[in-house]
Amino acid sequence: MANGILAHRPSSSSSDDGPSILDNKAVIEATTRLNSARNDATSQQRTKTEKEEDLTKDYGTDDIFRSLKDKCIELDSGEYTYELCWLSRISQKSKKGGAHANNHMGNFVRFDAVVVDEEVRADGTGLGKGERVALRYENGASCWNGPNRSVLVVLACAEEEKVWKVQEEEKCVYRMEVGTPAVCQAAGSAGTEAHQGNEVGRDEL
Ligand code: MAN
Repeated sequence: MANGILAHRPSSSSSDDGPSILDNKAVIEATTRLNSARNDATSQQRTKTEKEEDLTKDYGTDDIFRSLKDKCIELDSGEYTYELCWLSRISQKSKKGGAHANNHMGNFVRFDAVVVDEEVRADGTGLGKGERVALRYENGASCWNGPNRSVLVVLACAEEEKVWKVQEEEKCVYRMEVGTPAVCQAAGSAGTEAHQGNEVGRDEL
């Protein structure tokens, strides 16, 4: 009992009769293991719930954007570097640092579709004409004398994932043009070539 191998006998009389069964080393260790297994089970349950909830979310046609989630791409544009994290968040990082070293431009809220009518540049970048898949990012950092920053990301089919252009259309309201294979139509359907038919309607999302 003194070495913690045998349990102390539970006292039958008063509580002052010496150590109780709970002081036994094996009991203490088993209790520790039980608590740790309970914590583990709670955390696994939480993970399971999160994954189940995630399965109900919209990830576009064939869940294609699921593979891009949280991956980020950047564009170096003059004073700022813009970072787009797919279905997550967008940042505007000032090369000068200071108060605007890292402006939060918005969190992903939903898919949308927008009609565009633009030229495709000589290097093959650009949105072209027709309906395009768009991603809305909202509730970014508040803007002095303006709205919370927000971004409309308009996508066009391209071989390479790339932010082509960022414009501030109104104060703190931005529009990003981005090329990605994620909106190219499947082989066999009309227009698999970039810019020659990457119109993807909302119904197909
Ligand atoms: C920063 C940037 C700009 C924005 C101004 C608004 O400089 O986010 O894009 O226009 O803040 O004050």
